[in-house]
Amino acid sequence: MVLGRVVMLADFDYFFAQCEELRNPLIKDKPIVVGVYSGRTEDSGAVSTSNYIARSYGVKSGIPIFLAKRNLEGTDAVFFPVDHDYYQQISDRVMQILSTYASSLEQVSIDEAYLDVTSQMEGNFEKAYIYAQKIKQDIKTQVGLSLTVGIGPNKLVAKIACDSQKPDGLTLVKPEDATKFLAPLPVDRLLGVGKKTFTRMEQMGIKTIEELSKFDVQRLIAVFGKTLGLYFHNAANAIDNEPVIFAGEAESISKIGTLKQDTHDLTLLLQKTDELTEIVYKEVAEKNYSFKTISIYVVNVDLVSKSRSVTLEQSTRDKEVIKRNVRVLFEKYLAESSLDIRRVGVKVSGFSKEQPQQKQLSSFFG
Ligand code: DGT
Ligand code: CA
Ligand code: CA
Repeated sequence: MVLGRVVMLADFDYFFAQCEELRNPLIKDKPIVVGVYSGRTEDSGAVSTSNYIARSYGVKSGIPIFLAKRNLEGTDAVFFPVDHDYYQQISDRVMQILSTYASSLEQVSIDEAYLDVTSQMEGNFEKAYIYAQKIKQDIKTQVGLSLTVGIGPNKLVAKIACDSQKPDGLTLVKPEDATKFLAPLPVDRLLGVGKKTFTRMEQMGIKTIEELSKFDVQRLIAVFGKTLGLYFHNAANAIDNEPVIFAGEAESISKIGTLKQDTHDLTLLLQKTDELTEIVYKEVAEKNYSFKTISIYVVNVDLVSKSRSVTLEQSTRDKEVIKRNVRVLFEKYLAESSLDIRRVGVKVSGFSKEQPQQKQLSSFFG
């Protein structure tokens, strides 16, 4: 017998800020803000995340730090710079614990993972609710963090269930309730419906997921193309067959830094990117990756950011190849843009673990 799937999405609450609470328990009842400081002036930069007390003052991901400070004036708010290494350590620990509960775990970001628990639950959703409570309790006891869990018959429903009640939430949507659960929600709750698609659908008279689910699929295909049209149709009907796949390996490794002064000078830029390349390369080498794609990232003085990349014919693990390609990408970029640059970054991606590909003899024998 094929069991109906039981899929969970676990998402840690106000993750970076909660990690800060963990090592500073005394600040738990204060507004906490974690931000990326660009290093220019004391308050330049943006908020990465904040705890729920700070959010009640309108302080959330993406807003400028000076604005957060203004909103929190007169409170005993505490501000931290992002400490990515520390959050990564905590993430590794909690992901390790989560993995013991599932047949497969698919990590989708530093604080979020899907769990396939079908066989553990024997397809039973009542059991899954208690199981999720146990997972939450275990992580609270072992690590001290709270998380929110959504449970559903697939990843799509689990994700929306998870988003529907935060923090410290637990939402269960049984297969027979899935379409009813989605029906009243606005279409942009579906992955892949951004601002543009949202507006387009609105013009077509589609606002809710229920309206989308009833919309003629052929017309959706005519407007959005076959792949997307079918995807929207299925998603709105709570159909999603994407498996929970172990995605253990990083997709990219990158490092960004702020220049000592704004510049358009290739030599100065390459001095910085060479430093960044060393750091990136160290991690790539530690993980024993070969890579195929090399990218640069630029933030201009007008704060507009750009990236450029190049994909090699063959995977490599050579540091000099990174440096050479970063130079070429910058030469081209500087010829196109006359603005001074404020921050730069280097990224490699397209990883494989095996040795750089050699043409196999067998490939000549069809
Ligand atoms: P939540 O899940 O609503 O309780 O709050 P978070 O903070 O866990 O939000 P989530 O799950 O979207 O993001 C996980 C972490 O990723 C978050 O703690 C900080 C980081 N992050 C999220 N959004 C941004 C952003 O806009 N900029 C930067 N730099 N980091 C972000
Ligand atoms: Ca989160
Ligand atoms: Ca998340």
